[in-house]
Amino acid sequence: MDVDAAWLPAEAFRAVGRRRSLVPAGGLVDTVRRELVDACERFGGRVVREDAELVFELTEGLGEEGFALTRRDGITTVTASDERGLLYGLFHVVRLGEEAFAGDRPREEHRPAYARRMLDHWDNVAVHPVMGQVERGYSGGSLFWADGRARGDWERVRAYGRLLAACGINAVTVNNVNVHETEARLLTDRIGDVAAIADVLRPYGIRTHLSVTFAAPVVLGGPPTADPLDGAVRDWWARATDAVYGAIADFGGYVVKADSEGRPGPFAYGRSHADGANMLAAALEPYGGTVHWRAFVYDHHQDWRDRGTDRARAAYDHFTPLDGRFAKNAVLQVKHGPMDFQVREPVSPLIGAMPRTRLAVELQVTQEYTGQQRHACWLGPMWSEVLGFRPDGEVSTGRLAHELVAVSNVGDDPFWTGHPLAQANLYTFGRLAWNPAADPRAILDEWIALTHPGADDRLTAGLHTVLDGSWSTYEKYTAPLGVGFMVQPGHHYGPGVDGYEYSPWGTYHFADRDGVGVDRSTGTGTGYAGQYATPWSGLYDSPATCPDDLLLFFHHVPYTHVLPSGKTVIQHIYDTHFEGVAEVEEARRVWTGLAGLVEPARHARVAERYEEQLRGAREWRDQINSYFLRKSGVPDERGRTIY
Ligand code: GCW
Repeated sequence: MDVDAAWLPAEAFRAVGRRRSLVPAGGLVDTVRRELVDACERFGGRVVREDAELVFELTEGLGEEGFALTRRDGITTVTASDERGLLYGLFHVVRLGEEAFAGDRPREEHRPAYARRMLDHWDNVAVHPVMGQVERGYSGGSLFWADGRARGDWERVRAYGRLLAACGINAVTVNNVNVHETEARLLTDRIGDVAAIADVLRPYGIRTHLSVTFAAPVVLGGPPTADPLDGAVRDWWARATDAVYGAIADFGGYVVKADSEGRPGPFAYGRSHADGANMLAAALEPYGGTVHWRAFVYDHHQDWRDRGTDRARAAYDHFTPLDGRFAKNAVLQVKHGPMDFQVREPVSPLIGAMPRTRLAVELQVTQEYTGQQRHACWLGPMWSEVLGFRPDGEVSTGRLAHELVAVSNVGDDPFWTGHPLAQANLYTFGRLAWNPAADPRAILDEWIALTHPGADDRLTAGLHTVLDGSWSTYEKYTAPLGVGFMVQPGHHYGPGVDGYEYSPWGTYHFADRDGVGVDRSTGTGTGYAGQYATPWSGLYDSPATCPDDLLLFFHHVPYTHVLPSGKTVIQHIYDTHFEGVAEVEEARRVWTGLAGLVEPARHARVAERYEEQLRGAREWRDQINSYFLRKSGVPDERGRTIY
């Protein structure tokens, strides 16, 4: 089958393609011109020199990537101050469709909230014996790499760049943050492969970044140490970086996972993470590059018997003492939650505690813990909540951080994302990175309209029914009240209530016969709640004020603890698990009813995924309910079947 057009089917360009368009020439504007020429060929419009109905113009004052749209006297005009702004303006007009050409429109201005909107690919060049081609990838192989070399499917990469531009993403990291042997060499003798990708993505306003290993000098034949304060090491990085810019003049910079899950880092040399990041920042600085330094640093060899160590505390404990010590072009990249992309986590307290450091918040579009693209789980509402979080309560306004990053969910799958409905996650991430205040449901509307041109009310309503509440449904049958990690170890798919309970990973729920949850309070627990500023520290610190959906994240409570809903914790666990399965059954029914309205191959792929989702949801329900019935001995009030 051909590659799915996702949110850019030819039909989405009908309104634009019917018009006479005027567009300047040169540079990235040629991308806009090419889009218009293609659309006009299909729909009968023309790219003209005068007498246009759709005009693209460069002017001053709109800032990087911003654009303005107006319509007067029958002319729709997109103005921008740089070429990328015109590109984003074009896709805006495409989204509006005929509406962009109907009657006068007052001038509207659009500017991205986050200047860098980046996707990290956890793609390996060589197939990794455990993680495969793409680590935590659920969409087949990599778009960029296959079996040890560049895949060379440049048309596919081009189509990808186009999709990303259409949802506003402007930076891509082409390889996994776990940098193995082959991938380390992308920095040096294999930089040509990276340059080839950069060449294809550039016309879509996308800068290319590279994950590098902190031990690069050692593993690539440089000095025998990677000590960031060693002159020879610094020189090595300066030379390596100079060569990178020789190959890719607009290279974005490095992404580094250091002293994390066994990756090398500055701790081996008694140096700090600021020392490590700043060395790379210094190498990149002359060329305008940036180092993204990940804050995912914790002890993954914890003793489960040790109740004093709390993984949730780790990033804050490691990094807050370094605030103000990072170079200007070093960005600390922080996962949105303190643990690891669980179905429900509080926002990391590190965000908001580093006022003198540039921060990027990292989200996970690939559904590692949210159904692995076999379950429908639209994450728009989760991200919207995260991005709307104010570390100081209601005082601050504006952005949560300086940049947004997400782990990509695409691969070489014909539908890009394995589950066709998971395309909506990628689209939503891009659009929220442009405007985090947008209503995610309105973004979903855009995605529906673009992906299914001419969608009637029934299809639109059906897609909303199956997606709007799908994160909440997933939460119901998997992760009650903010408990995390009740998954199968290793691959993280399917229930494994005690899978991580006696492991070294620091991911426990502490269920016993009386209760469940992690005491992270300041009085009797690990003190994690105290890492927040007021009012959050106070709210989280007490089970009486802690939000329900995070109760077991912050507190160990008896099964008989009564929630604000009036239900006990144990009854809540039973009820939500039965509800979650019922909601999946309903979604599957709704999807079946959409046959005939959705392209057959797409419909069939989703239908097949719903079978697996339903099987999985029942398994989750029965394992979790049985586990807690057996632990607690408290029967279900409603006498339903629990095993
Ligand atoms: O949760 C873990 C994932 C790893 C991943 C790591 C990280 C890339 O299970 O697969 O490694 O997070 O974010 O570095």
